[in-house]
Amino acid sequence: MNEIVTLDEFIIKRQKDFQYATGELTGLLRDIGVAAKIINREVNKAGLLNILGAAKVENASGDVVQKLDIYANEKLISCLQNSGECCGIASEENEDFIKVDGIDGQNGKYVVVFDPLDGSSNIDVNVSVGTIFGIYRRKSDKKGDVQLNDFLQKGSDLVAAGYVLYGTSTLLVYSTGNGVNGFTLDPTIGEFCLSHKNIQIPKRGNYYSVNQGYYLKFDVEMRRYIDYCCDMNLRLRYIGSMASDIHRILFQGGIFLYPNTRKYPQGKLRLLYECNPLSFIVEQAGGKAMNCKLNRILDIPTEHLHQRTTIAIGSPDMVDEMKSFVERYTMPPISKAEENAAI
Ligand code: P6P
Repeated sequence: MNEIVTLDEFIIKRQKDFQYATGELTGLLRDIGVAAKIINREVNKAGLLNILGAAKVENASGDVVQKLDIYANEKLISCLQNSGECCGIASEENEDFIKVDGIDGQNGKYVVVFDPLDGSSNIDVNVSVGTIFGIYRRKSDKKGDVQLNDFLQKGSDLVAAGYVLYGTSTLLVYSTGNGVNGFTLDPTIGEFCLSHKNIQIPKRGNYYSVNQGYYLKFDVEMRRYIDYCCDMNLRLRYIGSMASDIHRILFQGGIFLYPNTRKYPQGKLRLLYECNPLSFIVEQAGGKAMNCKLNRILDIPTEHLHQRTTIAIGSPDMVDEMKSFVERYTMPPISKAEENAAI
């Protein structure tokens, strides 16, 4: 029988692999694991929330039942506020970043960014959702308060990133820059146990993942690539929860696209707490991630907390193919003279 390795044991064992070999990051990852277990408990009761919520029933811990993404946000924030390793938080649910006071006068060395419950609209129809997180070392003087610039770092500066998938089972997948490992929650012991060691993304797969409903709103080069995916008889799979769609691609291969549309000219997905952490994971697993102008996601400067980006992410050979379509079919900008002549 294989030995059970819990998330805590694995993090501590692998601590020596991490260039900042200190206990702080270990503690932070464990705190995120605790928050994930608490969120999982409520997500699993989502079907009841409509009943409980309508009745304004209090749950076991005395909290008034509320929307799950707000609940998840509050649980992650409180777990991190008590960790002592985190000096600041940026969340999809909060307009501004949150300063976290030090414990015993010691400020934490890290800032944490997260989407607490990505794809939360799926909850009402019992479809999987996810928590996405990223961890940076603070850049500002650790004696002072956390600054906005501590968050406005490139994805290539991440020291750790991961996601939790609340699906048919609850899975936590993370990397500290030395490969990607997955842990499945065993509810009988309340522990995340190592279940997917050193995850490697297939070089290509039979799936492409895009909201085909926007096809006519995509630029021509994206439409040509999507036509190619159809010609190659790839199967379309799109859950509407980025963590879920990327998780499938991580294991089965494929490509996920969210190009620019008229409604989202810069792309819909957020760079800081959706695209960077998932691109960090996919690259660590041997995949690629770029925006639709062919810039590596992890190299894109982060200019504000809720900055959006386009993205093409997944199996390396498929991202390269997408790149060749963009290079071949992107329309050159029309010069003013040509524009005037066309009138
Ligand atoms: P659309 C969820 O709201 C999300 O941020 C991602 O998780 C998901 O991939 C995307 O938006 C879905 O967007 O426009 O296809 O509904």
